[in-house]
Amino acid sequence: MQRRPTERARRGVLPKPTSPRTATLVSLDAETAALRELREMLLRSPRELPCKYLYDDAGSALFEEITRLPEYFPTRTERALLESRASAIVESAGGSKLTDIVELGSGAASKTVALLDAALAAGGRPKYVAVDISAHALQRTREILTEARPEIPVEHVLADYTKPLQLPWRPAGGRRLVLFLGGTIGNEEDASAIKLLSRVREHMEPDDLLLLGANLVTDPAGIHLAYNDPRGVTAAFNRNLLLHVNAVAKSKFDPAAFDHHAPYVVQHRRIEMWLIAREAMTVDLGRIGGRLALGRGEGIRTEISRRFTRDEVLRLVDASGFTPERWIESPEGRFGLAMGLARASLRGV
Ligand code: SAH
Ligand code: AVI
Repeated sequence: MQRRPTERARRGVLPKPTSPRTATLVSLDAETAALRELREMLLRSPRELPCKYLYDDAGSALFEEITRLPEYFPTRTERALLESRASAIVESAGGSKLTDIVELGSGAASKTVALLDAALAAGGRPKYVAVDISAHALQRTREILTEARPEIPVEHVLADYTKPLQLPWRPAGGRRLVLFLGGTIGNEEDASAIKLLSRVREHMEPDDLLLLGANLVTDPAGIHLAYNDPRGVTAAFNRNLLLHVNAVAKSKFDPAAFDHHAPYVVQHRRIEMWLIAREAMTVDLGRIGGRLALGRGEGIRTEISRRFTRDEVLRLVDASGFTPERWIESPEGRFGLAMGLARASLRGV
């Protein structure tokens, strides 16, 4: 729950603005909002930190390394699906009429090349718009696409997709395909997933298409291994989140004092990624305000990564304003792609 600005000011929790501003402006300040979100999540039970902090420069590079691990199957499973079904997907999205492909949380976007190729083969020349919170990831997108497909214009939007989005206009009469791949939707609970996808829907016209990639419920042992690789790359990715929080908040978390813990929780059908305090400690929270006392073995949850059934994915798509049109599943049933057609909005009726 968010406290009201007046209460916050009284408690002296957040840094004072450097110049006089109205309460409204203060509450809109991105830095203040970020510190407030960190504080609010650390105060939750269980304690949490937002998973978007996994993706500073080092974290984005570590994630790319994860995608190449033999244990981490989602990326290569989805890549194989996209490569084998690219032309059918592009055809459903308008073929040569497709004018822009927008990707949320694009990361290195290496998988997207198959779709761009299919669009070119269909006679289109779409623009590619990459939306990501990580400047490093956007830079990698540019490097990979400029090298692989120099003829495709690339635009970048550095943004947090959990907040209201500004996307470039799509040309009148064109078609937009929005991609949300990698199973990243599984890093959100239902309510925030629907909020996020509904917001994206507002940037689309009826007949535009959403392509949503989701991890499916499979064997717990295989899922567990994907998040507990023996080389410890996922552990480094998890601990690095604390360095990112330290950089933003001037807090003093010591990543080496925490263990990576990532069980697959069968009841909730999700990996939960935690950082567990190896000893009792008190952490100076810097600009978040105050100190955080953690007992030995106490944890901070840094990510959930959900596995879905086909029906659950289609329900999410439907609840966000899209009519489910097509379902594509990997041969071993580990990953699914849902295509949803943007429904005409009922607003104003
Ligand atoms: N789609 C890519 C990358 C997945 S990793 C793939 O499938 O391999 C998740 C990506 O989403 C990262 O690049 C990360 O920086 C981005 N991301 C995470 N949270 C975000 C947020 N709140 N807003 C925008 N981008 C976000
Ligand atoms: C980006 N996201 C879909 C990844 C996942 O599998 O949930 C992030 C990740 N976390 C640990 N390993 C990879």
